Amino acid sequence: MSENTLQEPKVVSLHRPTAAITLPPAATWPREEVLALFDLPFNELMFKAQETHRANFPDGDVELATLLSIKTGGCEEDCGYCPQAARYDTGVEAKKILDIDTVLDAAQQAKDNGATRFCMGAAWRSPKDRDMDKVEEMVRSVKALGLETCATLGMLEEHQAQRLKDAGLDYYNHNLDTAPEFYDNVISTREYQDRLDTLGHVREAGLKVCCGGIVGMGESREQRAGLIAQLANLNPYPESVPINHLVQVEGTPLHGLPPLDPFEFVRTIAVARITMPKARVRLSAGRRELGEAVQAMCFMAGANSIFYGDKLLTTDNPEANDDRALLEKLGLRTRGAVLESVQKESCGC
Ligand code: SAM
Ligand code: DTB
Ligand code: SF4
Repeated sequence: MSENTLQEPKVVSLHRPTAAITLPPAATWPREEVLALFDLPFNELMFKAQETHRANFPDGDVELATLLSIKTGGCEEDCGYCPQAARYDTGVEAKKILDIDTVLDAAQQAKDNGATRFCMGAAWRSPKDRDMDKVEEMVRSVKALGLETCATLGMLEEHQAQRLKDAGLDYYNHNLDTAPEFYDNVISTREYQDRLDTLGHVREAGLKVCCGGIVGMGESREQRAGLIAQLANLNPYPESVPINHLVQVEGTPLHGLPPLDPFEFVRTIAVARITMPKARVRLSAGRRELGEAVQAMCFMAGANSIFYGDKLLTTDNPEANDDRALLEKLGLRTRGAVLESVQKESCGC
């Protein structure tokens, strides 16, 4: 059975009240319970997270997902963390959408380097229909290389989600970013409900959901618990959960915030693992700043996916060679290596 199909029923903060499904309250993750996990002594929290992780991912592998910015900069939104918002002076230049050959070359290289998922990101509030033709062609061609496909293009209408599904897209990434009550501190050009609406359209189209957030934006521990509760109470919870550590970029409003205690970041990963036991929890942006020891703690806390490749969208990620060396040092196998050995066993070669 696929790792994404065995999800316990959870309640639900779905996009529109009409779509809400009421399940027994016992199946929910009330924020207080999530906060109680955050408040556990560190070792106890790590132990619980390890137990959950081992029970649900016996292979203990790490997924490598490579990102490509297919349309960089010039975005009309005002997300306070984002170097691609046109209104902030961050040195990111607005570029046109990439051509298909450039995308295909990057995808092939990602595959050759051992990635199994390829995620295409665009600096849009939402895609225009003329953009959709190009993105669909990208999705079809990347999928034909044998990679899992993911896209993050901003808010989607129902018909756009359906078009992506029909083109063969596997995952759609759309982050809730933070707790509902903290959202206005970070973004004013859209509302939390807009994000939930898009997530609803993505689910209805039959796409898998990649949804997470950012920590270190000045939110409280309770608000970190609020973000995780939102994610865990989606019904079903996301198959992929990227947990980003804020990358502070000069020129953005969030630049200069006091840095988050790294143990809070590790705790956030552990709580995500416990509350969403079958999700791929991705240790996402900010790994360069975290360093190897904190990343190792995140893997112990249940992270089992990383963005892999020298660049995220516009900022630097650890070098691919360094990542391979780190995984090797920690004795962690990649998802690609595990899949390959399963294939070899089944063909007897
Ligand atoms: N424009 C689309 C959107 O906002 O949904 C897709 C691209 S956007 C860059 C994808 C995600 O990247 C954001 O939702 C946010 O979680 C993350 N992100 C952007 N800038 C970041 C930063 N400086 N540090 C950490 N994460 C960041
Ligand atoms: C996600 O949660 N993080 C990625 C991906 N989804 C698209 C993006 C991180 C962006 C970090 C800032 C930058 O490189 O521009
Ligand atoms: Fe635009 Fe996405 Fe950046 Fe917000 S996060 S400014 S929507 S690219």
